[in-house]
Amino acid sequence: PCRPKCGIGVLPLVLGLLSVFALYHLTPKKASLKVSSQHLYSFEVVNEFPHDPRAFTQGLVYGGNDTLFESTGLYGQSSVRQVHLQTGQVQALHQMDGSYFGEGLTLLSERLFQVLWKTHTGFVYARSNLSNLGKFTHEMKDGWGLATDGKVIYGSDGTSTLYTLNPKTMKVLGKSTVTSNGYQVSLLNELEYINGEVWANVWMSDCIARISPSDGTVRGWVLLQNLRQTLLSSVPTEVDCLNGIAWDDEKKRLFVTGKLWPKLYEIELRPVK
Ligand code: DDQ
Ligand code: CA
Repeated sequence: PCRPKCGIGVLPLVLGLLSVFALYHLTPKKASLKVSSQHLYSFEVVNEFPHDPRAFTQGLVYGGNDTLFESTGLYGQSSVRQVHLQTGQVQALHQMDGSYFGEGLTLLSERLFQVLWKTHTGFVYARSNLSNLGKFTHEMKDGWGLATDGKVIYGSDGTSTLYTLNPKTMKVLGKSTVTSNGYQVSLLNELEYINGEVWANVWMSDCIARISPSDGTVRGWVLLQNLRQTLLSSVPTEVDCLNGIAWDDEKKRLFVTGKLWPKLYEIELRPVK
């Protein structure tokens, strides 16, 4: 179920580029993950909320008080925004320079950390007003996902490596290779730290890997193909990949959305077996 299957469809032009990219990254070994001996989770939709269908969601984090912070990508459309959960309304917006492609986002000590695609750099913003507090460089292969346990920052770069970063310097403190039944899981994208695990969207799949950050082993898979299928049948717009996990630790609410998805869902997991 975790083979790549979500439609790209942002720009037909980009399809060619992406297939080359995907072919390069998806060797048969990585594409045919065996998940039989692990915990599999399906889901139930608890709530659905509006989501800006132009937001190419690359980072999502819950900020308390029914607000989310979101990083969006695409050149010329990248932003960091504060979004009201129930209405999807953008309450604060930091539009980025057209040469930046926004990626993962996390919130630590009243500051938002955002990485960018293909630059080895990122920005820090004040949570209060999204003002830019500075720029950092990092040593990951690229900037895809970010998350935090409140102490360290976790990072992904589209490979199978899960990084631990020092939030003061963004230097790499540690690395683990993410494996599922011994198979490397590549294309790790948007991240979220939930109850001791790092959850990762696997790019172009409808699946979330629940990773043990101590050794990189995948403890379970969340299978969301029906969620994107339901969305596709209910809206006239094109939607891109599942991307964006946010966890409200206070009320134990789990939110997911995707790139250009007109909806954001609150879901609850259901064990498949
Ligand atoms: N990433 O989110 C998987 C890290 C990157 C997605 C890039 C999607 C391509 C959009 C078009 C790029 C135009 C140069
Ligand atoms: Ca997240």
